[in-house]
Amino acid sequence: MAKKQAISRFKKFINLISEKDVIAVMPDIDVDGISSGVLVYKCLEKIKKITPQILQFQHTRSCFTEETLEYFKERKVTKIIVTDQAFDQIPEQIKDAEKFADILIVDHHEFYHNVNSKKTTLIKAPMLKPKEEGSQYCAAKMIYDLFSEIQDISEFKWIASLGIIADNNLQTFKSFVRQEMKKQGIKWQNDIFKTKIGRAVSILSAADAANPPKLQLAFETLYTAENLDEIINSKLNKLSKKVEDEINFYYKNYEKFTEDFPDLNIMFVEINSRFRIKSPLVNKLSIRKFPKKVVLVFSPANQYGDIKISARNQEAGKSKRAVKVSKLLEYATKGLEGSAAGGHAPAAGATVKKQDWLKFKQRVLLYMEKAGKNGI
Ligand SMILES: [Mn+2]
Repeated sequence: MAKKQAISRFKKFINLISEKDVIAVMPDIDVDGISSGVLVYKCLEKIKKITPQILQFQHTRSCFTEETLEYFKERKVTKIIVTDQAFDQIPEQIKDAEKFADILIVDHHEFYHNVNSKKTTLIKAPMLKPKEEGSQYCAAKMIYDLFSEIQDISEFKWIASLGIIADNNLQTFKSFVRQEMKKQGIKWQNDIFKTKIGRAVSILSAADAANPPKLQLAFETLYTAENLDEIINSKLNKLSKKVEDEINFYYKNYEKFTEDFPDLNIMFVEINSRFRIKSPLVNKLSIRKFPKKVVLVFSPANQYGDIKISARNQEAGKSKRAVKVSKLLEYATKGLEGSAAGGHAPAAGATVKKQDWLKFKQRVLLYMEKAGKNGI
């Protein structure tokens, strides 16, 4: 029932889009975000013959910022499409945006508030797949499935596959990706990153790691690419090699940067890189080396005094009893001024002020102690 309703609300939102609209698309800043955002562009062009006018990346996770709302008002935006971001976290800001635009949010992060209204269409992963762990239904695949309800868009299967690989959803959508690879004559390998399609994901993910981020370039690269080769031979390739070298350096030498708490099943890895590689590094460490452990990667405070943290626990994608790193980080940052936490059960991130670091760390360890043997 919920699924039928979600699909019909989605169709209605798309139906009501007209040439008079000024459309802003706001994807998340990772590869699933970029893939889902590009899919929105391509599907609107194919189905509605309309190209969105504004592409807006935002680095704060929560919701609309004042600046974004002002900018949208100035540009007379009438429709806002958000992908892969939990904008339902702050309902008041949705209300502010509703004053001048209709909003569509398609997201698979934790479900916070049902902000559905006359002006807002919220579609969260559990509405479409109630039995699935939300993190296993990436935004690119959600967008693909939703537009597929309107028209055949199978020529964009490869774009949805990029999001699936990037968000570590292969276990759920293996046959979908495999089929597309077969069609393109790409041989399956257990390490997907050794294949052409995995390579394209790595290259696109370098955009977010760059300093300053090259998100616009990654979006354009994927948007204009006719096939995977055009991504692999793009400008982003050189940048991605530098980023990968840096990730591999920390991956190989992780011990030098690690404080390990074997009894509590958690490790802290401190890195200091000119690239923003916490998330690809913590993925690699967690998936390949420590799948049964909570791995936390952080870097020294930035110019605003913020310490950024990325945490993973692969087990939390599989077992309900395992420590959910989203909950762990929410617990450890609760009430700390200027802090934030969010994400999925197996993969989450947080920001903590420098002066609160020890408190944060103590809380993390306490949480792990309480979780005890049942935790993981
Ligand atoms: Mn995602």
